[in-house]
Amino acid sequence: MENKKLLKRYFAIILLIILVVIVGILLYYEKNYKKTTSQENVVNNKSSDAKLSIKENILLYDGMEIKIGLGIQDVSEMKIGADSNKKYNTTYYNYENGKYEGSSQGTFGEEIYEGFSVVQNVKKIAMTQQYKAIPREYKEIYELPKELQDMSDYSSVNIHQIDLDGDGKTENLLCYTVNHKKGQIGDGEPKASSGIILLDCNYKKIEDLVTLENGFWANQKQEENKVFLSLNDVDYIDVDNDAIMEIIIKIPTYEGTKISIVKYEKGKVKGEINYQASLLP
Ligand SMILES: [Ca+2]
Ligand SMILES: [Ca+2]
Repeated sequence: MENKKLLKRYFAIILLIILVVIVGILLYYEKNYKKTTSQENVVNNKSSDAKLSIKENILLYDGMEIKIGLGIQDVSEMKIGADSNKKYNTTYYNYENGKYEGSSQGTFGEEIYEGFSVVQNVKKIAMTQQYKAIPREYKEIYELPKELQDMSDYSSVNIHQIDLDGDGKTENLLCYTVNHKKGQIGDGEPKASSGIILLDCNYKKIEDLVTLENGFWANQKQEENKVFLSLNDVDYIDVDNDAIMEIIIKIPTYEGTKISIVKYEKGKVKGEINYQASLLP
């Protein structure tokens, strides 16, 4: 009886020792792991801009940095310099055609225009922060829905279907064009206009996003100067990591391009709506 008790006690003590050793090993590993990660962070910080926090995200459109905020902004090449070279020569996570395209090492600093450059070796949209920026993919609709039959006389109507805010209901992005050649219709004046509209799941208009009424570059009414808005210039991507996909629209101007970032949330559109694009100087 006494022996059994003693045995149990020994057994308990041995178990305790094993437990202490395991906990010790775990703590040792955790400490060392933290050490390596913080060392990596230091290395990363060194290789990018010193002022840049590891959590800060850089958003590129065609290799040019755009602000992560709602509204219209100009896009242009970045000035070459020691700081910007350090900042932009880093790893990017790439997106194009509504899909994640993997990571790449961006290169910046090769002059393209009087001391200005873009980041190369990246896709259409690139970010330095890694997360699921395309939580839902868009679908193209090829046939005009019966709810939109009154648009059947437009030159073209293209539709993308996507659940922007993730509430289970799909929104619709529609781009129409009116493209008449000289002498084709009415008074014979050529026509080039287009627009991008956000519709709800029942194809009811939520807002006009962008309209290009006079799509003739510099008001020169020839075929070769016609410019149209297009869904090829519209992307859906969550740029601020809140699981709501922003709409990014590339807008043509007389010189260069503008970008509009719009957010659809709880039935409302935030950012610029009813934007009238212009190709006049
Ligand atoms: Ca939705
Ligand atoms: Ca978002």
